[in-house]
Amino acid sequence: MKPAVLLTRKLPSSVMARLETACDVECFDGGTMPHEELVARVAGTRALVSMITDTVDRAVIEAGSDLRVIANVGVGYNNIDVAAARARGIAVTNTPDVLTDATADLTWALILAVTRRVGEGERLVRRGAWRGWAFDQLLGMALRGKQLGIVGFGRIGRAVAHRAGVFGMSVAYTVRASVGRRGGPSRVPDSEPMPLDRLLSTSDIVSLHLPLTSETLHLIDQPALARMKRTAYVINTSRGAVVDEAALAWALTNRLIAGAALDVYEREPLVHPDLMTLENVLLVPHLGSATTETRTAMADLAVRNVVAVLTGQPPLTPVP
Ligand code: 8YV
Repeated sequence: MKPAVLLTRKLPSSVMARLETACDVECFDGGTMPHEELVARVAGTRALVSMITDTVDRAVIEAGSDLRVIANVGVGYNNIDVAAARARGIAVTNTPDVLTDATADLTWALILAVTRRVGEGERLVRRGAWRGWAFDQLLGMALRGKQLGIVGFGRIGRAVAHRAGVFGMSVAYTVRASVGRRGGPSRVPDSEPMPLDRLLSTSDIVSLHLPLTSETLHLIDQPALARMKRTAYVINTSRGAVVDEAALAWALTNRLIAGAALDVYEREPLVHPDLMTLENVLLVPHLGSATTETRTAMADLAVRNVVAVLTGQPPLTPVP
């Protein structure tokens, strides 16, 4: 008998086919799986393929007493109680690397769009309010010669930094001691490590690339925003709760900073109501890894993790 695997969402058909050769696949097919249904359906399964939208908490883990592996489709895994899984000997895996370029590219799409006021311009045209070219219309900020501050210099932060030279920007970055010891960051040209406070007060763009943990929750709060230049922008493609959304709305309303671009939110799909009314914030719906190629690679890696664990091999990409 093949081992049972529960998927909380359908994956691309090529990836499903690979999984179906090795496993008995059960798949929820109605958007986000309600938590109580996840708890009920995980019982008796050997593997769970989950997404950011699934809260894999103690209740799920206890109900899944036969689970050998939880394979999250995503590099972030703050939706999973990793300690509870580990305590029961369940492997937890994520999908690093395969989404690095897609997320770095989207970060640059947001940087360019918000500094050049693309969202505002698009809204102006669509509501029929554009009266023609004007010399001083929707002037933005040039990037050349400016400083990009990267908070969190892991894979994605470094990939964002590597693209900065093309736009003539220098890079400042914060770094955890463990990353610094591996020596990766110094390979980015024209870049300088900085304490967070100095990075915030000197950067023209502050881009966030941190996992959500108890230490990074609301890292960008009122005092952090007040430290930034009045001409600076915040970009967030990491996790919504790294930014205190109410504080961000306050800073944008009071013009303490020039603007912000967000891909992620504290309570997705909800967005702080004040942000919805502001012109100087660009809002997109969690698109960081949203290319066909990247989502297929993420699904494929998650499935390869499942097959590895269920065939007695070590997981390919266990969470750290
Ligand atoms: C994914 C993400 O789309 O990888 C991550 O951590 O936030 C996104 O790229 C999401 O996790 C899907 O579960």
